[in-house]
Amino acid sequence: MSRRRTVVVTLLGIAALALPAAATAAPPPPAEPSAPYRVAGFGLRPLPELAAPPSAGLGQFPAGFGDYHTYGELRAELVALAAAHPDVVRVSSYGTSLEGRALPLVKVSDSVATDEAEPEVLFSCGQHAREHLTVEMCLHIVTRLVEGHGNDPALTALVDSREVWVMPMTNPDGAEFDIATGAFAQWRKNRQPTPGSIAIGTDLNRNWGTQWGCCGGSSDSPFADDYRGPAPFSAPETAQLRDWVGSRVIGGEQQITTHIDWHAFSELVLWPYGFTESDSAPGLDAEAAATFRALGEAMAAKNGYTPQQSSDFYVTDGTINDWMWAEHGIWSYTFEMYPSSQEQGGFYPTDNVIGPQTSRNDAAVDLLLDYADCVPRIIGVTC
Ligand code: 0X9
Ligand code: CA
Ligand code: CA
Ligand code: ZN
Repeated sequence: MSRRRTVVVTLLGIAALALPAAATAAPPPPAEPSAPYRVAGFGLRPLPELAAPPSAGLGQFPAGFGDYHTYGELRAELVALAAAHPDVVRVSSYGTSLEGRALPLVKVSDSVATDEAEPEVLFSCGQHAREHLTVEMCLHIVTRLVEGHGNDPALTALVDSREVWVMPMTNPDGAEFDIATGAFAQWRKNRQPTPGSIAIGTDLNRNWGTQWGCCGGSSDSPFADDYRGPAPFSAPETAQLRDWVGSRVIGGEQQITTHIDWHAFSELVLWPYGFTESDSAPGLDAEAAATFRALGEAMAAKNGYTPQQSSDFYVTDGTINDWMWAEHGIWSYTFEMYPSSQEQGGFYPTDNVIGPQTSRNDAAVDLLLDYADCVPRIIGVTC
């Protein structure tokens, strides 16, 4: 069990009252997807107008944290970026959270409106509500690639030869709840009620369908911070992310080759499996394990994090990385960001670290983008 897992039960009764009911926003106009998306059978929806009201409380980050982005600020930033660079960035949504917030999806590539034959890379952030620095990481990835395109030769080459998908806030209900009152709620899960319980929230990173609940790496108690939910993909946020990744299988081939799911904290680079301490297991042979390790260590050499198999940190079941690999063969990593300890701010470092601690990962991100054409070439295997 994580040394960082905190008891939140006592907060539930009061905090839940502060959260307004979800707004029923007018449905957005239907998207006009480009032809390749239609072929893929998946209509990308435009990011609709703000789908949920501001929280009843302040709904803002406290003093010292003002540079972190709320859900609304994130949306505004992305929409402005897309307006300024319409040829390389496109903002849409892959679904709707339990409380009705559009789940933002950003694509960065040359000819961004076209599905080209380029390796696709996915970055996801914020599965855990209080890990706000990860949202900044995803926003930084988008901004850096977009602004580097046409200015920095290396970034131009990466953007031109890859299709980069970014999900900057995969748990917006939890993130907004965490800042709703003006003091952090220490919230981790989504905001989904569990039938038959007064407890709120499922740990999205225990709700994935691979080895769900198999191995003591999650809890069956709805009050627990690592509650796995009543069934795999019971959370709308994981189910819709799953479906979107499935929509990237085209002509029988998964287009996404590499993925980082950003978390905090501990400064680690982690790879599958999390559910077993064995280096290899069904679906993960010795060569794949060596490949995961080689790219993981190479990325860690760039950012100074510690590289290890996920289960060496602690055993988890039902995580996104195990699912991405087992179901789709995606080279999927978790990065646990700054800091390395609770004493340095834990889940809540002040906003002065956003710049240095996001750019710290630039070289590791570039490496993941670079190897996206054939990750096994890092151990001398051709694709
Ligand atoms: O427990 C998690 O979901 C992640 N750590 S966090 O403190 N951000 O909650 C780690 C997930 C990585 N996978 C494994 N350790 N198996
Ligand atoms: Ca392209
Ligand atoms: Ca493509
Ligand atoms: Zn996390």
